[in-house]
Amino acid sequence: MRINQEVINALKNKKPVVALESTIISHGMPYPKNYETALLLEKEIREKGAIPATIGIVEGEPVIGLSKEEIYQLATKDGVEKVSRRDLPIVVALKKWGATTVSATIILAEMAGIEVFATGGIGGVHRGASETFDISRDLKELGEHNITVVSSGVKAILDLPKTLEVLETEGVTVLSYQQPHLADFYSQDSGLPVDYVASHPREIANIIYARRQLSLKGGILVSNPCPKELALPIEKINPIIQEALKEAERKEIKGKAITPFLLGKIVELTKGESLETNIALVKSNALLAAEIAVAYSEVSQ
Ligand code: PSU
Ligand code: MN
Repeated sequence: MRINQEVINALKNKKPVVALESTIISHGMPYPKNYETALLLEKEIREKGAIPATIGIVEGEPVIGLSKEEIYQLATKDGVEKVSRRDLPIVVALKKWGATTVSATIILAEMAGIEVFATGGIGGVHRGASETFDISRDLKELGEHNITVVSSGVKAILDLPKTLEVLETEGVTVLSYQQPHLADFYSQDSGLPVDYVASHPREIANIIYARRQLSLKGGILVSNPCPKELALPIEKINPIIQEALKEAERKEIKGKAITPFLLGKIVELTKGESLETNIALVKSNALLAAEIAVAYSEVSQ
């Protein structure tokens, strides 16, 4: 594993660091928006006083803190694998390029000692999971590692109530930032209650600290609603999600291909609107993650 020097120094000096994943770059957004967004997130995190560490796999080597050139490769290259826990050893052994999902990013972030991580929306229990058994590995890894993931709730293509049930089974603490309900990815509010509503990053930092003091293995999900200006109303986005799901069924798209297919289809059906929403929410999550990381580095000194 390679950790870039700036991240090593920050971790050594207990300075705030925010991890970012790379599946969103290689499989979650089209070029050039994927590349621009990846760089923008790093810039915003720095402006908040934290160090960004985008995580991915370069020719078989897990990298914590990818260079701009490596991010460009992940944004443009054909054949970049989408990497979850089960794929990690294959990509490493075959010296391939890999984009890490939330699940693999959590594993690598914890190995490096990074405790705060921002993404768009975590994976979860797919609609129809009682037939397909499709439940994202993201939930298990959240349950098993010392990590706080800032996300606009759970991707709206999923079954949110079932996902919350699995998070509860996994022992994940689910916090909502400044609104009473879990966020609904493109839309702001799912109407589903969470474990606690936090009104300030420092409050979240205190909860992370308490979880560590208790030596409770496992993570925290911070649900941050999409910024109002770019949120898409549920009534508008739900029929589009239904249409994308139907097409996926018709084309028999399954397994790791389903999430990238659905996100891409929704961008197409909304004529790019959902992509702008996705960028706005991931940016907002990166900012909040930086604020939490800064507050946590103060609380845990
Ligand atoms: N958030 C986004 N876009 C994405 C993802 C998150 O805004 O593409 C990615 C994350 O890497 C997450 C993955 O882990 O989608 C979920 O994939 P799956 O459903 O196959 O577990
Ligand atoms: Mn899956």
